[in-house]
Amino acid sequence: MDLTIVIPLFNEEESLPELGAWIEKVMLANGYTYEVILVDDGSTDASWTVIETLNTKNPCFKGIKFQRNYGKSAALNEGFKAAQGDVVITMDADMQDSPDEIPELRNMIIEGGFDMVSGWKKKRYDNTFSKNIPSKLFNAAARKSSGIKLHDFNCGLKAYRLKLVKSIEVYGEMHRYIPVLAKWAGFRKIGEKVVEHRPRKYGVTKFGWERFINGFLDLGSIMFVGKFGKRPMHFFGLWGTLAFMAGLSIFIYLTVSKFFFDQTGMTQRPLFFFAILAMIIGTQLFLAGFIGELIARNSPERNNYLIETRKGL
Ligand SMILES: Nc1nc2c(ncn2[C@@H]2O[C@H](COP(=O)(O)OP(=O)(O)OP(=O)(O)O)[C@@H](O)[C@H]2O)c(=O)[nH]1
Ligand SMILES: [Mg+2]
Repeated sequence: MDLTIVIPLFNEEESLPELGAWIEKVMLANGYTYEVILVDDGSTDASWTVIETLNTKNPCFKGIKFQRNYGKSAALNEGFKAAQGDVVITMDADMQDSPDEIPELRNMIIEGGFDMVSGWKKKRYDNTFSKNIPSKLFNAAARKSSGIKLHDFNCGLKAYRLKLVKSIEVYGEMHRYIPVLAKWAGFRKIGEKVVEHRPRKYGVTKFGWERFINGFLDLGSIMFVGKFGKRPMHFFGLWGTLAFMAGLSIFIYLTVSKFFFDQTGMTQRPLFFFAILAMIIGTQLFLAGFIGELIARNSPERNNYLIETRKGL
C-alpha cells in the first residue's frame, strides 16, 4: 500500500464529507493504493455516522471510534498502530490542511529519503495575536532544546516512513513533539515543507490558551525523559552531589572557624542554615535518583531498541 492517511478528529461532522471527497480526488489523480484512517475521539456530534457513510461508499475509508475523548495523541497513536501504507500522512480534519500537499510530501519520503517531513504553516489564517506569537515562542523553545531545525513543530500535516510510526509511542499531549520522539528513536532525516494553511470553514477550534502552558510543560518532560529517562541517577546524582558537597564544605568551614579561630556560635551564622539546607536538598535529590533508577529498571521499555539491519543472524 502506498499511503495511509491518519486523521484524528473531534466533532468535525461538517468538514468530513468535503474532506473525504477532496482526498479521494487527490488519490485517484495520482493512482495511489491507500487507506484513510479516521479516528473519532468520542465526538458528541454526528462525526461517526459520517465516517460510516464514507466507509460504505468507499471501503478505503476506515474508522476507529473511542468510547470517550482521550486526546489527539491517543488518536494518532491508535491510527499509527493500524497503519499499513509505506508512507503515513497525518492531517487535521478541519480542512485547514490541504490534501493537495500529499503527493509532494510522499515524494520527499520515497525519493528524498526523509524519515519524516513536517508541514510548515508559513502563512497562517488564525487570530494573529493570541496564537501566532505564543506559537513562535513555543517553536523557538522546542528548536533550541531539541536541536531539530523545524519552524512549526505542531503542524497537523506531516508525513512519515511506516517504520518510524511503528517505533514511537505518542501519549499524553506528545503529538506536538513527534519530531522529537522520532529523533530520540534514531530517525535523523527530518525535513520540512511549506504547506498551505487555510482558514477554518466549519466548526470551532478545540484547543484553548492552556495549550501553551501545557505545551511548555510537556517540552520540559520530553527533554528530560529523552535524555535521562533511562539513567535518572546521572541527573539527580550530579545535582545531589553538588548540593551535598557545597553544604558539607560550608559546614566544615564553619566548624573549623568556630573551634580553631574562636568565632561566635555556629548556629548564629546565616551560612549555617544554608549549609544544612544544601545537604538536605542534596540527600533528597539522591533519593529521587534512586527511586528513578528503580522505576527505570522495572520499565518494560528498558531494552526497547530499534534494530536497523542484521547480518548473519
Ligand atoms: N482525536 C482528537 N482530535 C482532536 C481533539 N481536539 C482536536 N482534534 C482534532 O485536531 C485537529 C486540530 O484541531 P483544531 O481545533 O483545528 O486546532 P488548530 O488547527 O490548532 O486550531 P484552529 O486553527 O482554531 O482550527 C482537528 O482535526 C481536530 O478535530 C481531540 O481531543 N481528540
Ligand atoms: Mg484547525
